[in-house]
Amino acid sequence: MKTSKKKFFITTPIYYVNDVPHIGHAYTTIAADVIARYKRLEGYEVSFLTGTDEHGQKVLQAARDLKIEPQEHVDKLHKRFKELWTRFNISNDDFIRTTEKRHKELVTHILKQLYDRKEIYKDSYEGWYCTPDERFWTEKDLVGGNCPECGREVDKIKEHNYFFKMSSYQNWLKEYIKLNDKFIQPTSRRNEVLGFLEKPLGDLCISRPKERLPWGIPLPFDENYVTYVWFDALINYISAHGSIEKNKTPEFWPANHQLIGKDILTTHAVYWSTMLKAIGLDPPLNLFAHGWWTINGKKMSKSIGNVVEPNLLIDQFGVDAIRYFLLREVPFGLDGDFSHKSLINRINSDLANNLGNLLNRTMSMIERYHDQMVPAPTLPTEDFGLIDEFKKGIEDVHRLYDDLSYNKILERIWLLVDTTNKYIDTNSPWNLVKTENGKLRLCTVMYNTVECIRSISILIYPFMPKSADTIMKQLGIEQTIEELGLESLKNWGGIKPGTKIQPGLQLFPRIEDKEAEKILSNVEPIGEKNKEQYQPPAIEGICDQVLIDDFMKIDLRTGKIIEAEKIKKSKKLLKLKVDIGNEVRQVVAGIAESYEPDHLLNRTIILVANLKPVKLMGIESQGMLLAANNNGQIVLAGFDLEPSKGIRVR
Ligand code: ME8
Repeated sequence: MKTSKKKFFITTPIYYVNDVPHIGHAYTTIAADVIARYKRLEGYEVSFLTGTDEHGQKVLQAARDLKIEPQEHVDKLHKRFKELWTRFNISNDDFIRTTEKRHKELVTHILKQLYDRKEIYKDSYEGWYCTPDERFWTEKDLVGGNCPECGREVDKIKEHNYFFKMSSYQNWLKEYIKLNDKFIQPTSRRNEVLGFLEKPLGDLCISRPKERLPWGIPLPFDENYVTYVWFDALINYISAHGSIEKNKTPEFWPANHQLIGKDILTTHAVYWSTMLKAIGLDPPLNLFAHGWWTINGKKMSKSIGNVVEPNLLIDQFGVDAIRYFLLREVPFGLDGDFSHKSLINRINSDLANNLGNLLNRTMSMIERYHDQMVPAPTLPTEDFGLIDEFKKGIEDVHRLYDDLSYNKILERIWLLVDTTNKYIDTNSPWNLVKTENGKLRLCTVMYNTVECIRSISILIYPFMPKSADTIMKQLGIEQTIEELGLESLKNWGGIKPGTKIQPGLQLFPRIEDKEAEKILSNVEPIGEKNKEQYQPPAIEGICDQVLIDDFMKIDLRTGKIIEAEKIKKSKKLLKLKVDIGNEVRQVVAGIAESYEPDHLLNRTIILVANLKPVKLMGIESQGMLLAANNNGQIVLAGFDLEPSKGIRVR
């Protein structure tokens, strides 16, 4: 008989396509990825959804500034998120965009149904409008006359609009939250929503006049309006799984977890829940509002220029170290402060010294004492205490997943790492190997140690999938963790004696003090001012094909460096003068860590000559040098024969 797997649905917010993806976005997405991976190991059929929010004023304005159609703009920009998720090893099953047909169709269908059922009505409205946030506020909401959310100026607007009868669901929602204590987590956020619902709830304005904002999903019952961006965006959580036909619940609904940041708690807990109720669907089983990352105590903001660019962090520290750090450092519901210093500390203490060291010493002992073969334990084993500790640890981890206690899960796994390190120290294999009796015991000790590491690597897999797979490979296990699943944690002895280990590179190298100092003195977050200069490494299969005409739009020229000097207060940037035949260009290039200025003189390079000039550290840069980034080492592109200056390169 065919048994169908139990379904599990987890979502992230869909991110505004105009934003530069930063560690805040990565945080929610990695957190969702961990749960999705764990649930798959548990045997669930998982749907993990993320995506981009592509309508609204900001997108329209950005496209107008670039003199392109908004659709073309979002088609380009959404890829920044897709690319970053590929780099972060995110295992999302779907990526929804609100400009897709499947989404627009369902939004239209829902609007029509609600309008026909008189859940939506037209009224005149007078209120204060915050254009950047695209939200109306009442007089009493304003703080010092400004938007209570972003602090910017608001405009008084009077217009006709359409409203969803949100207020009629206020009592139902209050009761629902009170009866379902896991619906909104953490408890502090649940109380916040209950507090909010103590005040009268208004109806929700769900339209914007087309003449003011043409970029949105048209209302099916009035062509002069488009849908308010939040009413549109929230529906992504159900449009991903097809349309609602004849009151059929969409596949995978209700979602098991919807992860959001605390900034969008009201829109989800109040707008989304009441919308679902009106549509005839249950609320999600759990809405978890996590905390906020700040940078050295300050809010991350493009205007301050302190946005931490995740691509740079990956280049520097590797994917798994960042995945680990973000979820280990701060309890999921609380705010946290990001600093390179604490990241380096975590890498050195937890990853290099603890787990990395455990793996390295075990590998070298198996190499030395057992000729690279996992030995057979001598039975009966006298190490039931160790086996019990692992059993208990695995149960604890499982339980902690229910409350999304990521930091505690990792803490618990690291207790098992400590247990294993202590087990080795107490048994001192280096002494056991000296006597014949000791050698018998040594087989059991080394077998159990390998088995501990096998369990640990399955447990860390949802957090650090690549590292976990590498550990399994080093242990000589051919099956993947995905194939093995959590089942293989149930019984001690999953690794076969006689398995040949495959020692490899050190998994988590220590960041030595000198290197740490260099990194810390050189932290230059990517802000609005210089983000355009940062090029994330190309990812195979991501870049679209371009036509030769498009390629030819880039004017590449040969040029000779005639002056080169360091830029004060910058470790990375050099100021160059480049002669391209009929003119000399000033170029600010991020190559100071790989090239001494003197060594660059008279060197022929390739310049992107028609790049729009930008200012870096206050100095205008009139072009960009072509170069490869070889794991942080910059290598300039050049020629094997010397061409003249100013020649076009194709
Ligand atoms: O709000 N710390 O999109 P958005 C932690 N499109 N998490 C952060 C963060 C930070 N400093 N900054 C952002 C939107 N986030 C809407 C959502 S959903 C139907 C529509 C994360 O691009 C966090 O998950 O502003 C937050 O809720 C989300 O990014 C907001 O992303």
